[in-house]
Amino acid sequence: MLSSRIRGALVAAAFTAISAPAFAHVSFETAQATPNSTYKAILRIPHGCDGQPTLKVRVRIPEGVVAVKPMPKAGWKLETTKGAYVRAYQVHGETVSEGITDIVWTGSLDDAFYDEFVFQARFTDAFQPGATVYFPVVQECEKGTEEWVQVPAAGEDPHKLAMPAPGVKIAAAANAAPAAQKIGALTIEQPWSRATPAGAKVGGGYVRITNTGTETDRLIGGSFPNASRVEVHEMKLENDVMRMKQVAGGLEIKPGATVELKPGSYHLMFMDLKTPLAEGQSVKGTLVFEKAGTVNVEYTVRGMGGAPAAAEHKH
Ligand SMILES: [Cu+2]
Repeated sequence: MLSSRIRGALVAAAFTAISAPAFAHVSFETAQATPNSTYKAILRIPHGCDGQPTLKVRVRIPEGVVAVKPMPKAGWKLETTKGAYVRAYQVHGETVSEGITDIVWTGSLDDAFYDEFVFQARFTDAFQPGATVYFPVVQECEKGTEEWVQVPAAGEDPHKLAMPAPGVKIAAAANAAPAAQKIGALTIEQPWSRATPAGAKVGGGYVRITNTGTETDRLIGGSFPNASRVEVHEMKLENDVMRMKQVAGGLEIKPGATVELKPGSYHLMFMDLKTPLAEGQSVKGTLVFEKAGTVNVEYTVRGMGGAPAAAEHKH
């Protein structure tokens, strides 16, 4: 007959056996992101420091990760440190050279409990697809710390590290330039648009169209999300002032000809734009041709840099 003391010891041993391998690492719920996109980081804290409750969670933001916005957390004090970046980055057509470098949540999380700490961030194009970006994290407890700051050396297995920093793997950009598209006798290449400032009512669309057929076709319009309509425009000198006008009857594309819609020339105008276009986005729309019909296109949104004067956009 087992004494209650031995039974107690067996139970304790069983608990040790269960809890010891459950020494889970600090990690992100979503461990993948694409460059030039907003990433929601959900940092998971699975335990305290050696039985002690966690009183602070510190996250270091690596260089190349910008536009950081931590989410306040009930019962926790939120603090951030700002600093200059090593270099400047382009975000939505604006130059960003400083921002949040550290986030600190102060509160209390028992060792027996689990919690999540959330922030938003943008991975710039400083990272190559396939790279892993590590965020050093330190848990501070009443006694001691847990420092999740180890980064694997080249070729080293990150699973072999005792205290690895949580990482996010960079996936290939979603907006890789699509190959030329064919519709009937037309070849459509490189549709692109340009980031617009907040409140802008119009956006521009650019694309190269080649007619490989024997009949003239005409670009007569299209569709674009968040725009009430799409017009085909041309630039014309009127009383010595360059103005843009809708192309009457559509833009002619003669057999064998290539027409390039570009800034300062023929372009598509996205009218009554309801939301701004952001650099790095891919936006799906359509082009409508008189003969070839409707074709789906995907515009890559480039930066505002070198945009012609705002006067161009007055109608
Ligand atoms: Cu226009």
